[in-house]
This record gives sequence, structure tokens and C-alpha cells, in this order.
Amino acid sequence: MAVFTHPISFVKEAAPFLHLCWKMGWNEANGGNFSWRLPAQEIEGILSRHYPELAPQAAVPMPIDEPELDGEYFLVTGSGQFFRHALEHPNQVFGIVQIVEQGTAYRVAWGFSSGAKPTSEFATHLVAHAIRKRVSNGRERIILHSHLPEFIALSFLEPLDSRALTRALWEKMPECIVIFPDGVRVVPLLLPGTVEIAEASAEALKHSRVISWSHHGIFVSEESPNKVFALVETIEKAAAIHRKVLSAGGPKRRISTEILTELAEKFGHMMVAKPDWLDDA
Ligand code: 2HA
Ligand code: ZN
Repeated sequence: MAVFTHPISFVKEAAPFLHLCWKMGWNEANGGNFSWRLPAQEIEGILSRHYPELAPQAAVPMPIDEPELDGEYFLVTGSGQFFRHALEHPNQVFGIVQIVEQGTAYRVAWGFSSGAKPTSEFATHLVAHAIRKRVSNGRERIILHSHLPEFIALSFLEPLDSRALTRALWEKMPECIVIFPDGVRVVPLLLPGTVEIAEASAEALKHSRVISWSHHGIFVSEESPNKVFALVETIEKAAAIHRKVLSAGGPKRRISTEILTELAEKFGHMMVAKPDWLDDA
């Protein structure tokens, strides 16, 4: 297959990433969504160089104001677009929007060639970007929402409880506590694409990069496509191991709190946060 290329470096990186998420079975049909907070000067330079004819479009009001994001640009998937189509139709699957009018509206700067709007979960993406930008001192820039089969399955088997789910995953592989020391925060089932799911997610995102939308999927924040992929594949693998263990009659033993504590000490320098829930409660 020819190597994928695109005049916008961020699309060049994001399109193969979306296609891979589809191949992994994480983003079927129009399921899931993605956004990337772009460095403003760099994207303005790219757009004026490669698309000088593009005229600014009308501002569209947003359901939740995000004053902290005023002026920011986002590469974002369009509502109804398929991750599977990202390589064949990048200009249709993606758009670039800028937040304007003191964070009360957005305008499309590029893309959405079939007329799509940003993802139905855009309100939650923006809430998440605002919070995670602050919590991570600007490091985190990507939000990914995927319908992970093993992870969703657990929400039908395990209590809908952040501590219980986090411990169940940490206790399955030593890497887990190092890769997601901030744990997984559980949000109950809420209607997709609503202000309610955005508000419920906001509280959880103050404490963790990773949310379980119960019976629906995962919602995660990270720095780059590579890092978000590593985080999600690790969580989905731990979920798969946990589900296999449950299917075989449940765990007969687990990685102990003592070992988890030692891991957290030994690999503390690699971890984004100090782990909660390292007690035997
Ligand atoms: O279809 O996944 O949560 C997009 C979604 C909504
Ligand atoms: Zn979804």
C-alpha cells in the first residue's frame, strides 16, 4: 500500500492512527471520536501555506462555554464519520475548528468536506481539553473515545465503582499501575452526546486521564497519538485478562497491594501521578 501523506502534518499522523483504532476493533462504523489540540501558530502557518483560498466560516455557538480554550485550534472527527475511512477520505472525516468569541463558539477553518459538524461528543471533548490542559500543564493534547469490547464487557460484570475497576485492572499486569497510576474513573451510563455526560465526565477528569463511560466505552486524554494508543491498548489488554479470569471462575490470587506499592516506588519517575487506592480497603 502507498505510504499515506497529507499536507497537514497532524492529519498525516492522525489518519493512520484512526485506521489502526478501527483495525483493533475499537471504533466500528461511526463509533467513537478523536480530537487534537493543535499548536496555534504552527497550524495557522500550515493552513495559510497550503490552503490560502480558504475563507473563515461563520461562528457556531457551543452548548458549554470554554473561555480557557478561546483561540485554540482542534483537529476533530466529524459527526457520523467512520474511523475506517480516515485514510481514504481524510478531508471528510476530519475538520479543523478554532474556538472563538471568548470560548462561546467555534468556526470551521478546514475540512469536513461533506458538510459534517464536529463529533456529537464535542462538548465533552472541549470540557476534557480545558481540564486536562490545566491539570497536565499543557502536556496533554489528544482526546480519544473508543468502544473497547473487553473494557465495555467489564461494565456488565463488575461494580460501577472507580476503585474496584482500577484495582481489578492493576492486579492483572505489573505494567498497569505504572501506565495508569491515576486509575480509571467510572461515569454511569448517560445519553451519548449530551451536556449531562460532559458535566459528569468533567469531575472525573480532574483526577484521571481515563474514564469508563459505563456500557459505552473509554474516554482518554494524552499527549500524542502514540501515547494515547499505548494507554488504551494496555487498559484493553488488562480488561481482556480480567474477563478471561472471570470466565474461568474468578481470580484465585492477585498481584498484592505490597507488590503494587513496590512497583509504584520503583517506577515512580515514569508515572504521571501518585496512585490513589494503594491501601487494602
Ligand atoms: O457515534 O461514539 O459516543 C459516536 C459515539 C458517540
Ligand atoms: Zn461512543
